[in-house]
Amino acid sequence: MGDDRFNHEEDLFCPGHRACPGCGAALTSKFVTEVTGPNTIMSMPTGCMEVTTTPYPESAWGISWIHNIFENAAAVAGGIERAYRSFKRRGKKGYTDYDDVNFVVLAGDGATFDIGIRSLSGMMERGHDVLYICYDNEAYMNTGIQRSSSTPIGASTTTSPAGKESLGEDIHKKDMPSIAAAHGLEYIATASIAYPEDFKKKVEKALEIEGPKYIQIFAPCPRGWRHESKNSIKIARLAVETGLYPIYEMENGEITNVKKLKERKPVEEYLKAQGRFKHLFKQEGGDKVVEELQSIADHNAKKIGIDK
Ligand SMILES: Cc1ncc(C[n+]2csc(CCOP(=O)(O)OP(=O)(O)O)c2C)c(N)n1
Ligand SMILES: [Mg+2]
Repeated sequence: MGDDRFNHEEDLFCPGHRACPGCGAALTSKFVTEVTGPNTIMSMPTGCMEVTTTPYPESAWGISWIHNIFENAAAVAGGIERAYRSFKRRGKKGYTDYDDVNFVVLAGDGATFDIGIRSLSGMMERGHDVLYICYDNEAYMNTGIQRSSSTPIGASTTTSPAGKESLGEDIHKKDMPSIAAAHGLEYIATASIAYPEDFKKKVEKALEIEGPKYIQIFAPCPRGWRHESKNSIKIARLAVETGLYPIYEMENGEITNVKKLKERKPVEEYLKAQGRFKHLFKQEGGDKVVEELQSIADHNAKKIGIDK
């Protein structure tokens, strides 16, 4: 449980943690706890949020929080949920409030798209009553900005560095919400820290549904994306406004709600705001990658139905 110096009745994700200023994942954590309330058990794999919020013996969390290894947050959350269910059935003292407990995973994109995808798939397949939230900062930030399968093409990371021989990441970002959808989930949503009320509504809605749910939230990382801390929200908004990160809800496989745009902004506006894409505007061939990113935004617009 959390540190007694804070009033966890009011603040379930407390100040004093060590995340960078402008960290999208820290904002996500705050928004999540504001909706879930204290009766929540969160499992979290290793990653920036785990490292910055729980340096032993301190904790920023006012909810029950468990740290897992990188690859098994979903399996742990599923196990806890099943144990509670069983305790409830057997009338075990103290565990009869199963219906009021929120079982939540909060995990990075590396943990979700790559190394934990197997346990996430199993959790979704078995139908655990767990809300899995992925904060997507598009790389393995905690260990020094290595590319993940969520890294978009063109982004320079320490393992996809731009240079004479390379224009940055050259593999397309994995469409994780569609992979979740292929498991037949009742509720899937994407969100952005630029639209907190929208995200919170989605978390609230997801928690009302029994079974596995998946929400993916766009969470800029000033250190890894090389932008000023004060610009995190601006950049998150641009990702949506360009069509590069559409925000939508998918219920039983159908897209039911999309943040529509009157006029999509050109992707350049988003790309130029970040150091990780800087080379695209300097190096030979960069313009082709920018064009490709624009075609991804156009494809998203068509597939998700963003344009008004
Ligand atoms: C099996 C295993 N491999 C590698 C690591 C090292 N490691 C710890 S956190 C991390 C990156 C986490 O990336 P992500 O899930 O995207 O979260 P972020 O750090 O971006 O918040 C890595 C590679 C580990 N802890 N366990
Ligand atoms: Mg990450």
